[in-house]
Amino acid sequence: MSIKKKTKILLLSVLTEKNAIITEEIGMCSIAAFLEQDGFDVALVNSTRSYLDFNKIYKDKPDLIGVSMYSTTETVVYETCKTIKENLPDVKISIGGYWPTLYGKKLLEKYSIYDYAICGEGELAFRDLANAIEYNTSLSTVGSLIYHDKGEIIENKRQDLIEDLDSLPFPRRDLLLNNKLKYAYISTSRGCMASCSFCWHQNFWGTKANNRWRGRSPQSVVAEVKEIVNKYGVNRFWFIDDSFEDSKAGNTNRMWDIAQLIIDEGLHITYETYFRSEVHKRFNPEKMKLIKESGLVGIVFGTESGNEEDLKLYNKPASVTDNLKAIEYFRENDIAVDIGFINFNPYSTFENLRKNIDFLEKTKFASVLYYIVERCGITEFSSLYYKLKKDGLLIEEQDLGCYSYHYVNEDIGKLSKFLYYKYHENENSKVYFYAKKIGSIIREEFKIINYLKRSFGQMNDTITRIIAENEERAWEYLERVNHSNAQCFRELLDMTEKGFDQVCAESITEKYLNLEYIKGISDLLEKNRLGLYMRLKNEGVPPELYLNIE
Ligand code: B12
Ligand code: SF4
Repeated sequence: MSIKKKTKILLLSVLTEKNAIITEEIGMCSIAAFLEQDGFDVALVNSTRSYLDFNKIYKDKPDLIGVSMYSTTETVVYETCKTIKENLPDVKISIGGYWPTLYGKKLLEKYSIYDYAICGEGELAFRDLANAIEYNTSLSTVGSLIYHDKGEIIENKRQDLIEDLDSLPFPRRDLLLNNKLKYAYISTSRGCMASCSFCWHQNFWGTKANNRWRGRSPQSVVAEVKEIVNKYGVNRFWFIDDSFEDSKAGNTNRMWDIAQLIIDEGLHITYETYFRSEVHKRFNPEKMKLIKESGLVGIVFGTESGNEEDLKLYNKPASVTDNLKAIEYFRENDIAVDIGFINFNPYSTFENLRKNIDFLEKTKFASVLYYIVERCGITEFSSLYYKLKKDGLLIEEQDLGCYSYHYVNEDIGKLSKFLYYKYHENENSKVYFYAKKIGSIIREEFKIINYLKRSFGQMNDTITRIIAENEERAWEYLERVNHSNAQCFRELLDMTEKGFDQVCAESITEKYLNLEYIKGISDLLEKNRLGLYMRLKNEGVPPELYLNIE
């Protein structure tokens, strides 16, 4: 550890009331650890604005505040920082994270209370900024910094990437307030090898080259897992990488080595991660056994579509067959599967939407209404944004980072809007409340079942049977709503093809999405889950072993 420096730093993460879940801002925890290593005194606060202890901040008098900002938190971060700056006029404030990376200059122009914005990876850049303040040196050499200078806003060139991610200290999770984690997030790599046309990650990294995948070594990843298990007693993990499996950049065995090391270290953990569908090609029975034994219980595939044309539009390397195979293969092996899905895009055709609903029904994901409603979010800097602009489909209006657009087929556009508003803006409608509830129960249900199977399935035959019966019933309820949602969408498509009619659309959705039916399914799923817990309890499985897994 180097000499203590005098610049006091506060890292602040302001959550919106809607997102007021205790989360691990591991990016911020990583910056905190890095700055401490460099001799700085760092505090980290994560809170909603209403719960934020402003007086403590005024008493602590930080010299430099680093605030993380998302598209959704632009306003709440501004309001919070404004209050702080009114009380601590000399404090310097730097924004960072996704939103300032894309719009740093605009944000500095719009809100004069911010002194700096930092783009991309924060560790090196924020350390250099803190040192420039500490030693009163020029800001012109601080990479990735945007700042005010003589009435102008200057954008420095990007900081070099951290090539050796193992060199970073583990994130200081212990600095987070109320850090009672059920899950721990771990970042095992940065960057992504894919380039989906709707994704803006390339801009986060500055250039396509910078978006290249950099992975930590299996030893470093598993050492962090071990530290979390020992320090926090947490044994459930999310590897939150864009591409956990993507090791083409170097170590092609990384995924298997991580799994093997988890087993060798005797760590009894479960984990979930994001995979791309093509990954199924790299598996065989031996590898599947290994990955299951290491604790993989759930994955999210970015399948995005059920038809080849849209997959091509999204620049996805996987085919529909890959998507189907991957879902089937992992489910067969008791790994719960969730997906990313974009049903509508500006170029949607009736034929492709029919293929999408067939895909969703076949994979049982039509049971999650959200996937049927989902439309492509167009963000600036993504390649789809430029295509839409060229095709004259873009509407220059932004809402939380996404642009509005015209659809090539206007009737499809009307149907998409109709469904979107019904689902998302109809907050008072109980039907959609229960439809959303079914979606989240289903997403969680099979993860829980797999977790129970792994943890208690081998205890005795009765427990194995109880879990199997529960699983069968969950699929049965899911199948009902899967089919009715798919039928509802098909009828809507048939009607829309003749010319979208609002009254007909209302009557079709009312027929399938009526309160009694949807609430009934939601209640059945909930009852099924509670029934399982009761039966496990009666068999002597202590509730504390499974009640904290949701
Ligand atoms: C895990 C995760 C979550 C978790 C935890 C979030 C959290 N607080 O960390 C949960 C599920 C709670 C979540 C929620 C949301 N998320 Co999220 N999430 C992620 C995910 C998958 C990983 C984030 C991560 O930990 N990365 C690893 C760490 C090391 O990197 P990092 O967080 O980016 O931090 C680095 C830099 O960004 C930078 N940095 C970050 N903050 C700051 C601050 C300063 C001062 C500085 C200098 C630098 C800096 O330095 C860090 C270290 O290098 C990313 C996708 C991704 N691959 O990054 C999406 C992502 C960050 N989420 C996103 C979104 C939209 C959200 C939500 C708004 C979703 C919603 N509608 O509710 C909420 C907002 C949460 C909130 N705080 O209010 C977007 C953000 C883009 C945007 N619009 O601004 C992303 C990029 C996904 C996407 N679709 O593009 N999310
Ligand atoms: S795989 Fe995910 S992070 Fe990578 S380009 Fe596609 S959407 Fe973006």
